[in-house]
Amino acid sequence: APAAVAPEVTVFRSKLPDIEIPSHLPLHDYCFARAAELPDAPCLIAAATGRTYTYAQTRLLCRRAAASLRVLGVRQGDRVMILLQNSVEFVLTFFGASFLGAVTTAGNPFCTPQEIHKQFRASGARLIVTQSAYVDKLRHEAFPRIGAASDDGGDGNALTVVTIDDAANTPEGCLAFWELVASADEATLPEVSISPDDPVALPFSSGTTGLPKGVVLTHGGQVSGVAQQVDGENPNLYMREGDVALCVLPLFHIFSLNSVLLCALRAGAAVMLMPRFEMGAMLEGIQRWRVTMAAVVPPLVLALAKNPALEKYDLSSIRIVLSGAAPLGKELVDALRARVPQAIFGQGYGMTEAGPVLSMCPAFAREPSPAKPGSCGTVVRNAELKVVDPDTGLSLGRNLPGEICIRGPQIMKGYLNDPEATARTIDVDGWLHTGDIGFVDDDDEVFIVDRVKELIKFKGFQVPPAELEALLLAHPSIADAAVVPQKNDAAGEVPVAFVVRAADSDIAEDAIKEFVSKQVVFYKRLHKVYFTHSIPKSASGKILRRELRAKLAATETA
Ligand code: 4UV
Repeated sequence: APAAVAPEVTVFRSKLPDIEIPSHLPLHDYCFARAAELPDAPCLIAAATGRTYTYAQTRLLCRRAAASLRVLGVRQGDRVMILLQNSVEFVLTFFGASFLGAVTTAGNPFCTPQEIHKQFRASGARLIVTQSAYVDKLRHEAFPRIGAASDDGGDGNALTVVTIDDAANTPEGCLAFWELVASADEATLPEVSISPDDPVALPFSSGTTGLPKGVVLTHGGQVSGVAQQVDGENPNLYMREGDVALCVLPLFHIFSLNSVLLCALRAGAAVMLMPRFEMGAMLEGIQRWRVTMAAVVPPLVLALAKNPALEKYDLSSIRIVLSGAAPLGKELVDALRARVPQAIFGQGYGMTEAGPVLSMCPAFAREPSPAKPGSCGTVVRNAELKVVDPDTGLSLGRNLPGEICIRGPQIMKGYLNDPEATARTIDVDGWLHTGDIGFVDDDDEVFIVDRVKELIKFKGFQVPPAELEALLLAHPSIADAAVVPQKNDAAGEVPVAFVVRAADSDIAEDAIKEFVSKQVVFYKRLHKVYFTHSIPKSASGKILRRELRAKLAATETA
């Protein structure tokens, strides 16, 4: 008998032809490639202050930020933590680190000190760029003492904190960002040799299972991921000079960092930075700076669709509304379409580990082709997508739902210091397993229908159940616990817990909710606690989440 024949694999590819990707370039050179040609074009717009920075100014300030970081001891391969809302300083620090060959790990400033510390420690960062409002979080006992490296008593452990506020408001022990930049000399920047395989960004994601992990994204990977979207004769996400991208989604999340900031810069467009979501300010900004490309998440579409104030603003400049990070229903699109009739609505499907975009609406292309409601678009060019049976791993054909896998130069290098988690996610053939269940239809469009991974998404924010379960198990009155998603109109999903009380305990739902709330950022709060006698588990001890989700669905319809 013949040896085992390799099973046939159905690989889905973009209809757009592959392109030449300059993945040898460091990310900063790639993104600022048009700065010389468009020196006076607007690059960054700080919506809060109205200040605009041209491409020439932005690139120069990034290089000065690099020189400042170098003075503070940052070297190639070092990690720099950014704890900022969307701001010019975020961009300058990100590219400043990139110019040095250093790596940025951006965190959510709204997180609790414990949450921030976990990312800080895991990343190995020694320097944090933040706002004075958050410095108290860094004075938590878990962190090293704040101070200059030279006044740490010689143990080399002091934490350097740079704040972006007016120098007069610099908290004790911290350094003022703009003072450093003003005195920096970009001419002193060393020549750094950066290889495509070198890391540039380190976002944190729980992936398909467990706790948040550092996702190693490289220069070559990010250049590829951006090129797949905005490069070529017929870019999949067509942006050009004169375009203005709305940057209201947080830059610490990969959607905004990659598909808004990096893509816009590469295309020569401007980025309108909003520090936070505030409806009035956002609509003002869209009108004032004639925003053309709006990256959104479904809850933002909902908020816009419901807001009567929309009629008071001129939103006629918007030509693309790109929704991602969570499913966008047809009803929601229809509700908003009437208010922004000229815009093309479509979705991108991304995952931090995938670098991040797997598929993108083909109607955003320079030569557009249509997309159906609910579709996540077609697989990006220069990449391969397949759908596999989650139980057998066998490849499935069109219209059959299974686990979506992606392969290409854009995916992560791996999880930081976690070869086991990396091997569970990227197989020996280079396929990244997303934990999403979806199918590809007859027109090559990708539809996501479910998730086999643990992850819960609250308004597109990651809520890793394992993190909440660990907190719950630490409570003396709790014997066992499991956290699963529950459907929710406003947030998409919310985390709810099944809890087994410890013997003799009569702990109440509110006490448990409060116990968790004190330790986590707002979107990880438990919305409901169901008391139960046992948590269903497999023989190997894994929580049978599907069973709990089914139980929830049953109580909802009961
Ligand atoms: O790791 P993460 O938090 O990453 C994201 C990234 C979303 C992006 C990025 C760039 C884009 O251009 C863009 O349009 C979207 O969310 O969470 C990854 C998981 O979120 C779910 C899915 O379960 C992923 O594995 N998800 C992301 N996008 C969609 C989605 C979508 N369009 N529809 C349904 N689920």
